[in-house]
Amino acid sequence: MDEHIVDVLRHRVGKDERAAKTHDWYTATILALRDAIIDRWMESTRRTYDEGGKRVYYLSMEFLIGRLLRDALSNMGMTRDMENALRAQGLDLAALEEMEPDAALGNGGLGRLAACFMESLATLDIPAYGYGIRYVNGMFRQRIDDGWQVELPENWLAHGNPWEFERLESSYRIGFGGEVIAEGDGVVWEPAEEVEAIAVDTPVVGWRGKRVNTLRLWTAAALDPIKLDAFNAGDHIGALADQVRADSLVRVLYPADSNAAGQELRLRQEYFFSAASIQDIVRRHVQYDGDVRTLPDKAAIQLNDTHPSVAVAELMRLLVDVHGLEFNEAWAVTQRTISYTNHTLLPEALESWPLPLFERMLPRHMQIIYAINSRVLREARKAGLDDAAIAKISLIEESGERRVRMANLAFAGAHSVNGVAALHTDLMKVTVFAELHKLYPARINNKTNGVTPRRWLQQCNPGLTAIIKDAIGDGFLDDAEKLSALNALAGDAALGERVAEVKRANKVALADHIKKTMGIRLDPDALFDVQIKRIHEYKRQLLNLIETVALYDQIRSHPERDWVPRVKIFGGKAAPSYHNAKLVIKLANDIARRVNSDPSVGGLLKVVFVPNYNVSYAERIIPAADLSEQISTAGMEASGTGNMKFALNGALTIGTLDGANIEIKDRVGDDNIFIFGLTAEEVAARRADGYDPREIIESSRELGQALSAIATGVFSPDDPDRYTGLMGGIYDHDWFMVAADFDSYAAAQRAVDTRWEDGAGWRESAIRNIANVGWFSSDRTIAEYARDIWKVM
Ligand code: 26R
Repeated sequence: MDEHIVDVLRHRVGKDERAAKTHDWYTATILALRDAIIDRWMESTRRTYDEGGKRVYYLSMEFLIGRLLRDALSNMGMTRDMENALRAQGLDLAALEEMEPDAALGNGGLGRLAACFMESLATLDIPAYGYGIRYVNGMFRQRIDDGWQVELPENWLAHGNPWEFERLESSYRIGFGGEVIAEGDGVVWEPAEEVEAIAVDTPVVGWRGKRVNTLRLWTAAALDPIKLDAFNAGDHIGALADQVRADSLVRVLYPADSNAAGQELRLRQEYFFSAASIQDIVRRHVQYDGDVRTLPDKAAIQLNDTHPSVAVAELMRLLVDVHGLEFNEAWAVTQRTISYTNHTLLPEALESWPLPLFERMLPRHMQIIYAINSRVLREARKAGLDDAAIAKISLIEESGERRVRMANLAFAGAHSVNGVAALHTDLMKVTVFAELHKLYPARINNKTNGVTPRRWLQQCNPGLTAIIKDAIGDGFLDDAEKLSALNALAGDAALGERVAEVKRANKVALADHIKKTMGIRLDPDALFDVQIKRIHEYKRQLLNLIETVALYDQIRSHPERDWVPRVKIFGGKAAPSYHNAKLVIKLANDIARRVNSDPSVGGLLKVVFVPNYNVSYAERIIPAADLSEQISTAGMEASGTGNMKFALNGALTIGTLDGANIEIKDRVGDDNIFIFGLTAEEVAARRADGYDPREIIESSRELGQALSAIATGVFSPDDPDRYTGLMGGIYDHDWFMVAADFDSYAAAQRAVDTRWEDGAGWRESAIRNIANVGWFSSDRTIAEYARDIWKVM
């Protein structure tokens, strides 16, 4: 490695050791590692071709991969070697790792899940491609100005991206608009506009480097990047217009994770990457198999939510219009190839497109969707479903403005439709998909989410990993469920002490970072209570903040009591157009300013809102957390995956019976988790019989006082009415049931205090969490997809 890295520095970065800046060494490090990866990559590809097996294609509008250097080094087993090679040059690997920008091509849970899945697919030696968009600007950088979120572009490609390979030979024409013309017994679509999709590949290394798969992200180019005649005639801008239009397709990630954007550019992005991916898949298959009809034997296409739903229509178009299959035959091939994962039941996040827009942009696909719809509705009629059920099954929403329903299209075009946690899957069957489920009762199935233990335990928490190795051997590195051997040692005082020491060291490291970046001093012996995730009303950061205010009140009123010192850590981004979410960020910052400067709480309570929460920040915070806040309104968080990462790192969860929290509770045991609040069923019942938050607020002194303090400007003296509306929402309708759950939440927090004061008890619970969440490895999740849906294992 020593010589190789110097050779790379000289010949590929173009610097000698004396002239090289740290960034040159950083680039050389990645390129040198990449050389080793490429050998495995080619070997993996060759093996796949030779075996002629089935490939998995994961289509996702988002891949939130974060940094790759530490992950790839660790999975290749080259960390030590690289450390030593760099030390010989007077360099520190950890410092170079910090230079890598986060690849933040995703919003949150859905995008991060796609990244964990890619790593597990390679780990399980499953031939797979991820397909997505190479956004030039991924998730925005969040700055906090005077407590308010400000969004700035994050240029992750500014210094080049040493991981990627542009594949100019893998390019496709993607059409938009135009018309469909009858020709012989078929039709031809003549698009009004075409752009070129070009593949850019990144290697994905599995654990122990067994397999390297490909993440293929599409970039866009104009067919005619500069119209020379126009340019020479003096129209310098107009001559470049096509290239600008192509660039705009891959320019930015839509930073919304809840409200369907409904904008033309978003649908263009969806079609662009879906069509390029489907064309690539079909071309590869035909090239090696010759017959498009055997596609389902060689390809499994997983749609990550409805963002790539239009792939159903695109595959049908290729099969019928290009490969000449009969409609019915094409439909069978499509359904056997495609499967779909649903990630949310929130009605506002369900995608649908105005029919006129869809028809204008994709006229041939619109015809195909009508044909699919007529087939599905005939099946529904035959099955005896009534008009009301048929209206819900239709791919076209007819009430009000007519729209194309992307979830119904995905459901119809797939042989498998899965939810991401048991409760979520159950709810799918009785809410959005009730009628489709009646028609196709075998289609819906559950695949509870998971996270990769490589990034979320081994790499982010080497201290804990070392202790576990000492305690139970290193089998858990290859099979996370072997962590269960820790159960036998959960009561072992010495192990408890060691786990607590590592936790404390991680807290010191986080506190140092926060001191350095924010100037706030935190006590590493306080309980670190953390809520990090996108800001959304259903996730109820507001419940946590209101309880924080109530606690602040209590500490001031009863300074003589034995309060457990707490640090409340918040982090997360708000969609730029989500007014209430942005106000919640401001409120967290207003509360932090007031509480942190109040000498009367005597350091018993500190509040921090960390700016620009992202994957790399999560890797710092999660190993340092004592308490994990998973407090969504029951029935609204499809799964959650942060909940799993915290538990794996020995944090205890305070949470509702929502998403995967339920399955975490079943595994760690009731004594090692703090469950509170209404169940999903109770939430639904309350909403149905007219819920009155005002009544509840009047009966809870603590809640009433906290709400009125916030509402009357105690935390916003510069603008006393700032939160009047936000608090008014809780009094008036409280859709997310903050009031209903408040007392139960506050009581659970006091139970947390009690458990914390019993240090040995807390440490035992922490170990029992680590011991029992190995099942939430994405290796287990992917093995289930492979066995039940893709049939590749
Ligand atoms: C249509 C559009 C604007 C849009 C809507 C919703 C874009 C992105 C989303 C993100 C949603 C679907 C999401 O991230 N869902 C999360 O998926 C995780 C992985 O399954 C779950 O753990 C999490 O509970 C869920 O909210």
